[in-house]
Amino acid sequence: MPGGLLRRRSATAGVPVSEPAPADLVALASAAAQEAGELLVARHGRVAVAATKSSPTDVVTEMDHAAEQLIRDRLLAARPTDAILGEEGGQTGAGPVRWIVDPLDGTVNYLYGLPGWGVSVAAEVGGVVVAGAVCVPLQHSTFTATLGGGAWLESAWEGSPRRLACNRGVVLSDALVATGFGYSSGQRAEQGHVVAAVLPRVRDIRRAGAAAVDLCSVAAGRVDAYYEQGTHYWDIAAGALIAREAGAMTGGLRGDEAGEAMTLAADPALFAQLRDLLASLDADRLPAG
Ligand code: LIP
Repeated sequence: MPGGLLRRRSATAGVPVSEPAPADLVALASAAAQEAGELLVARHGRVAVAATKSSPTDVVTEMDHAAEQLIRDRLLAARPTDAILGEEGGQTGAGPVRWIVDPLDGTVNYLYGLPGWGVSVAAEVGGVVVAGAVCVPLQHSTFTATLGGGAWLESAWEGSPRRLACNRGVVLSDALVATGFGYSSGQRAEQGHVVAAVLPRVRDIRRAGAAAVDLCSVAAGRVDAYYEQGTHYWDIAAGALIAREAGAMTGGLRGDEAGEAMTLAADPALFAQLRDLLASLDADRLPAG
C-alpha cells in the first residue's frame, strides 16, 4: 500500500495543498484501533458497568469511554485539525477529514468474555469513507480497507496480510446469513418475526453480536451475507468499506445506502435475493416510538 501524502495544486493560488492519502489514514486507523484493543484486553477483568443506554442490556462500560479517549488522543496527536464522530463522545471538530469511531462494538460479547467484539475506526474525506480498520483482538485479527485498494486481513495466524474476497455465487437457500438484534424489546419482537421468516429460506443464521465484525466476516467469506436493522453509522462505517472492497454490495432495501433502517451486505447476486426477501417482509420498517 502506498504511503506519503497526495499533492494537488490549489485552484486559487497555485500553492501545493496536501491531501491525506488513504494509505496514511488506514495506517493511523489501524494503529489506533489496535492500541485501543490492547487496552480493552488488558483491562477486561476490571470492567464495571457505568451506565445503561436504551435498555438494561445496552451496557456502557468505563472501557468504552477509555478506549474512545485513547483513539481520540492518537488521532488528534497525528492530525490535530480533524473532526471525530465517536459513539461515546459525539462529534467534535470540523476538519476535512472526519473519523468515525466505535471504540467497542459488541459490548455484550466483551462483558461476557466472548471473542466477537472489535474496535472500529473509519476515515471520511468529503463525506466518503476512504479508509477503515476493524481490530478484533481476541481473534488476533485486524481487517483494513482503503477505497479502491482492496480489503485486507492481518492475522497472528497468517504470515503476511491476506487480500479478502467475499463468497460468490451462493444462492439464498445455501447462504449462511449473519444478523443482529437491537436493544429495545419492541424492535426485537419485529426482528424476531423477520428472522423467523428468513430462517427456513437460508442455510442457517448466525447472531455473533457485533456489526463491524459481521461485515468483516462477509468480507472474509466466513458468512455469505449480513443484515441488520438499527445499526449506527459508527458500527458500520469501517466494516462496510471492508465488505465492499472485498467485492460485496452494501446498502438498504430500497436503493438507499446502508444505515439505521437496514444494513445488508453480500455479493451482488445474493444481495438482490436477500434484499427482495427482506423487502417483502418490511424488515426495514422502524418500530413505532
Ligand atoms: C452492537 C451491534 C450489533 C447489534 C448489537 C449491538 P454495541 O453494538 O454492533 O450489531 O446486534 O445488539 O447494537 O452496542 O455493542 O456497540
